[in-house]
Amino acid sequence: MSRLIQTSILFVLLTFSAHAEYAEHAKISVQNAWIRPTVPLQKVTGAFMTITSTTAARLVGMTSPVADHVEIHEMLVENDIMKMRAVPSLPLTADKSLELKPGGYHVMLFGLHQQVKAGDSVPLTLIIEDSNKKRTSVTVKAAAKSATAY
Ligand SMILES: [Cu+2]
Repeated sequence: MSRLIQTSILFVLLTFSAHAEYAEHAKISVQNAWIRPTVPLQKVTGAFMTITSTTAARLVGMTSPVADHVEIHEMLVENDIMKMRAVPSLPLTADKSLELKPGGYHVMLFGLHQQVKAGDSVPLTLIIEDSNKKRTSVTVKAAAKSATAY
């Protein structure tokens, strides 16, 4: 085998392994995670954030130690009335930010175990599924503050 062919094969192998490594590890970054403070006995609240993944992936769920369950919601207009509804997952396009914000996609926490007070830091765990159906989780701290203060 000539030296040139050997070098080419080595290069292809290296490229392939580097690509496989990249595909397996979607890097997720979350910015500006915040949650609406609640009044005593309020059991539901909303949370918002901007999510960016280095590879195509899906946000397939969330959990939080302060709530019984967490849903991802979308807003839609039905008979001229603005409604919201749970979605099973949201797509993350590679290197394109997904913004969860008031009036758009958002996170809802149900069955709150405690009051969320302004200044609290609430853990939220995002469950991300990559294109190979491999799941990873990312935990962020959502700062409790009102939308008007944002
Ligand atoms: Cu909602």
